[in-house]
Amino acid sequence: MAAAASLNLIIAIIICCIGRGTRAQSAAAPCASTLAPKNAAPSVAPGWSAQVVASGLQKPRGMVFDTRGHLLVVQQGVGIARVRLSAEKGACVRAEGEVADVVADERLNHGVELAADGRTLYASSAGAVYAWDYDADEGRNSSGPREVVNGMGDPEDGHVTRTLLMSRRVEGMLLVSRGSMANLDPAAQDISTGVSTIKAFNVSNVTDSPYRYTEDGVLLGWGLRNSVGIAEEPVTGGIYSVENSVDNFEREGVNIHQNNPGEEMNFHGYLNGTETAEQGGNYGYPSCYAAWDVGEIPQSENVQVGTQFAIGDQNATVNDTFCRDGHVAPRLTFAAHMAPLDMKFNGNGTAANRDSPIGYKLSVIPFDGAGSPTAASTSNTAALDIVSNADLSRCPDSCFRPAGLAWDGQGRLFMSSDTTGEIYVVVREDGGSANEAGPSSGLPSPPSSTGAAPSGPSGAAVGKGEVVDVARFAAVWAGIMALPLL
Ligand SMILES: *[C@@H]1O[C@H](CO)[C@@H](O)[C@H](O)[C@H]1NC(C)=O
Ligand SMILES: *[C@@H]1O[C@H](CO)[C@@H](O)[C@H](O)[C@H]1NC(C)=O
Ligand SMILES: *[C@@H]1O[C@H](CO)[C@@H](O)[C@H](O)[C@H]1NC(C)=O
Ligand SMILES: *[C@@H]1O[C@H](CO)[C@@H](O)[C@H](O)[C@H]1NC(C)=O
Ligand SMILES: *[C@@H]1O[C@H](CO)[C@@H](O)[C@H](O)[C@H]1NC(C)=O
Ligand SMILES: *[C@@H]1O[C@H](CO)[C@@H](O)[C@H](O)[C@H]1NC(C)=O
Ligand SMILES: CC(=O)N[C@H]1CO[C@H](CO)[C@@H](O)[C@@H]1O
Repeated sequence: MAAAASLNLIIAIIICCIGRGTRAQSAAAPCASTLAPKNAAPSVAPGWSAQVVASGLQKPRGMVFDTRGHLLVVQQGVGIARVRLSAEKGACVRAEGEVADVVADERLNHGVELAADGRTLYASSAGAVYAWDYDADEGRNSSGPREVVNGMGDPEDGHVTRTLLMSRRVEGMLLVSRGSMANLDPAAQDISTGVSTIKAFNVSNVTDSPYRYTEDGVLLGWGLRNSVGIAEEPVTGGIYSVENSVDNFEREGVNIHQNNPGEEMNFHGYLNGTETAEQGGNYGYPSCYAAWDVGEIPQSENVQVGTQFAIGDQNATVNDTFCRDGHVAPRLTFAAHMAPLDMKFNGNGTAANRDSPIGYKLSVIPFDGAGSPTAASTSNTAALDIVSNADLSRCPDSCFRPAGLAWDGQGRLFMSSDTTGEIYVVVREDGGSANEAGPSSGLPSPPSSTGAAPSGPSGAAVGKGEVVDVARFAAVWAGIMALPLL
């Protein structure tokens, strides 16, 4: 991989519910129109700007840009809306005109995707994935829904969002993530239930009969409690997910749920048929979990951040040896209960995002441009905050809550906040693309765009390469408390 590419890969993450107001408010940008945030203005890392683009939506969740540059947004329990955007540059972009309903279907709750050519729209309910022919010029579907995958569960099944991801590397492969039916769900121990799995389906050849979720498709992993964010690393095609781990964790008679287990970023191999050790493996749930605050774990010999360790009282079948030997460990681990909800790589493999409902924030995770995060798997400072709630004591009621992310063609990052009905845009104030490693990413300035990972459209404007204060971010993570959501 070109060395030039190795400096500017980042993952953006959204963390939903907690954070700490250590940073400055974003400076009000001189925009022609300003929408006041419903709650307090977000706290934004130096060098970045976050502005409200649209408000008054009904629980906006997953988002995707259509080929005309408008945002298709799932309003949970309502359907899919199209938000048209103004031509304003940078953070001054705003919703324009009426928010139009594309599909009214109250079963839709989170997942949305478009085929590579933008002409087939996919969305998910708890039980099925549907497809419509979509006309971006008109902003509407031109066919009724067809079921492409079904048998995914019921609306009463606990975790009911089914995140969708259409591969950009292997044509026609649609990834679907199904979470558990309860906090601790024994059904996840039985691979045939399809519970707590991520699967990929070739939807380019789907016929009148939809795929059955439990029986068909390629298994990318099981034992995944609720992996709401899934993303494809654009340089190598590697599939990553971010997993919301268990609440109320006990170990050897001690309740250590406050800071354990960690939330996980897992690797699932590739879709191109090349096998990896991870793909299709068991990632631990509901028996094994990733360590976060090692010091609080009883009997934690040989346990580091990210080590798989056993829940409950270790015994002759479920113990730390079993967890380490038979299960896929995460590539990165994050603070307990951050509840990551989305994860997006930038278009050129230089950024990905993940969002989570205990952190209530947007973070970035640097990648090396060759398919892997730069931080070691034992790191507890891998995620760097970009946008957070200034006063976490007011969460969840008076906070924005990130739920979905989408990049536009100009490298701007759009973030939905379901509880406040808002969509934000996040950009770098120096005009650089948000999908570049910016001043707060902790990375040196991205090099000029050569090699396998060229910069985004406005990415020629390179960050100043300030050195980030990593200790400050570590303090933010340490402050995260249990706040089980979703
Ligand atoms: C668009 O989708 C809706 C809901 O899924 C359906 O009722 C409607 O008939 C579709 N429109 C067309 C033109 O097929
Ligand atoms: C569709 O593709 C999948 C995976 O390549 C294959 O297993 C399946 O048999 C194909 N189905 C049809 C109807 O061609
Ligand atoms: C998906 O199905 C199509 C049509 O049958 C086929 O050409 C293609 O190779 C399949 N893709 C994969 C990844 O199996
Ligand atoms: C699949 O992708 C991986 C990573 O990009 C690559 O190393 C491998 O050669 C690819 N396999 C095929 C069959 O193209
Ligand atoms: C071992 O521990 C696991 C996890 O707590 C539990 O489900 C299982 O029943 C235990 N087995 C025995 C034999 O006690
Ligand atoms: C741990 O579990 C494994 C397999 O589940 C078993 O073989 C081993 O004996 C157990 N270790 C102890 C110390 O009980
Ligand atoms: C490899 C890749 O995706 N390159 C893209 C990087 O971003 C610019 C601007 O969006 C595109 O033009 C490149 O195709």
